Amino acid sequence: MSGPQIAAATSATLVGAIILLTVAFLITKFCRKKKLQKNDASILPVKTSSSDGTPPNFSSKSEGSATEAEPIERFLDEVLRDRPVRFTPQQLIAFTENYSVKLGSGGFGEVYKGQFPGGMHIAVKVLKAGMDKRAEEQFVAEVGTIGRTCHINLVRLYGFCFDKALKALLYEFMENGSLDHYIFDEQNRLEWPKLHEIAIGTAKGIQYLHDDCHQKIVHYDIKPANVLLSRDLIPKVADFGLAKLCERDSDSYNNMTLNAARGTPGYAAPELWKPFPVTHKCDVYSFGMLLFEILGRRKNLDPKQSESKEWFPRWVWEKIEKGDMESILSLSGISEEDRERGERMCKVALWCVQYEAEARPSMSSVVRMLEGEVEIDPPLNPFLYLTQSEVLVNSDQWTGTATNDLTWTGTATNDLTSKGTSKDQR
Ligand SMILES: Nc1ncnc2c1ncn2[C@@H]1O[C@H](COP(=O)(O)OP(=O)(O)OP(=O)(O)O)[C@@H](O)[C@H]1O
Ligand SMILES: *[C@@H]1O[C@H](CO)[C@@H](O)[C@H](O)[C@H]1NC(C)=O
Ligand SMILES: *[C@@H]1O[C@H](CO)[C@@H](O)[C@H](O)[C@H]1NC(C)=O
Ligand SMILES: *[C@@H]1O[C@H](CO)[C@@H](O)[C@H](O)[C@H]1NC(C)=O
Ligand SMILES: CC(=O)N[C@H]1CO[C@H](CO)[C@@H](O)[C@@H]1O
Ligand SMILES: [Mg+2]
Repeated sequence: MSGPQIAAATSATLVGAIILLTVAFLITKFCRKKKLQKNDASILPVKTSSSDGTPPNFSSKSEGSATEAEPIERFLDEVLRDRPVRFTPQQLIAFTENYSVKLGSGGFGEVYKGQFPGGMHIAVKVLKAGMDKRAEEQFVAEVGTIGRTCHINLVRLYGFCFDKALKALLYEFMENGSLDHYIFDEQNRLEWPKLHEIAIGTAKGIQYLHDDCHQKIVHYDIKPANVLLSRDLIPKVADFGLAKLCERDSDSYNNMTLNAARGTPGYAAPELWKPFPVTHKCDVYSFGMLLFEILGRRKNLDPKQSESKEWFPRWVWEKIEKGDMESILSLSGISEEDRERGERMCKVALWCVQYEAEARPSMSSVVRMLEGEVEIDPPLNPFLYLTQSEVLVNSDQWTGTATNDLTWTGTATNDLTSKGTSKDQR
């Protein structure tokens, strides 16, 4: 063969090899995905067809839907890509078997268990009615922002439904439920080192929302019920972006209620219920309250406790101030070998709940402090502003979740404010 012929032959072989490799790669990738789904399905068997025996109806008439009766593979591919997929109300009925398994309910609506064709488990959050006036483009834009986040410590959003009668979000299903069950229920408690890991993972998730998203996301509702746990107990922050998504038209709000509508009593930073500017530091405050609940394995405000322990964060401050770590360690079930990490968690919690937003650390500092990478200054008293009487006067604000229908600002009348706690658990 002549020189040019050899060159042509070589390049032809090269091109062939590349094509072969690409095909092989695609096949492996596809198979792995398939296998994952199979595993999923074999661990938690759920019927794929609807209860009456007919296969679910996936043909979609709605415009803009990405799933025009495509094969399951294409459909799942779409879902696993970084853009949330739009579904129709009929599809949601099929996925949830007509909403037969309820996982819980909260301030924004009810959560149902569901399954994509192919077996992947999902959680479907049906948003409360009353946000109908929201423009479709705006809804889809917000959902796009939430859906493009990708971090090991954030719950994935797979899709959504925007219909006159039904607005819903479809999330990755978290098998081990929410963190509140592991710190407040006596039966299924986790060991302290595991809780410490969960605290760090949660902090990393929030840090990503604050610093690493292309569009900064303030959560507004950090609390143990919004930290979900995967099968391997990896914490995943849930419900970020919802506060913005569910904001009603500005006319139906009066000036103050916009902020009052956000957050949950007991976790919401002072600026959310006082006329101060609100920044991402309100999440740092709520995260601090979550740390206290991990330390105390109890609700921060517990009227059943003795007076000195009734509000746990203040009790921790008093012990830290006196240099009495022992009381905290024994109460929290922290062994002597974890003493240093326990002490760090106390200090971080106290820094996070500082009254002045500027005094609170950023989430990236919080992560570094919890991981022991930086020295932590002795915290300042976060409760200076509270006289004893003020705690009592404000105690409605702290117990709002427990009694469920308390409106804790007096101005709030819309249903976003009366946040329910999850009552219907699996
Ligand atoms: N993706 C999910 N996977 C598994 N369970 C979930 C999922 N999302 C929610 N849940 C369950 O449903 C319950 C209710 O969730 P929901 O978000 O409606 O209420 P909440 O977190 O208590 O309050 P909020 O409305 O302030 O977020 C949660 O406590 C959790 O146990
Ligand atoms: C599936 O849904 C479409 C439109 O929603 C409808 O026209 C069709 O009859 C349905 N098919 C079945 C089998 O239910
Ligand atoms: C779903 O349930 C509702 C009531 O819970 C019922 O009215 C409706 O007919 C059901 N739909 C289907 C498709 O089974
Ligand atoms: C908010 O503004 C409206 C007028 O737009 C006023 O009537 C109302 O009192 C204000 N509310 C508060 C809490 O300031
Ligand atoms: C601590 C705990 O409850 N872990 C559970 C998490 O979920 C897996 C799978 O569903 C269970 O096997 C674990 O027991
Ligand atoms: Mg939630």
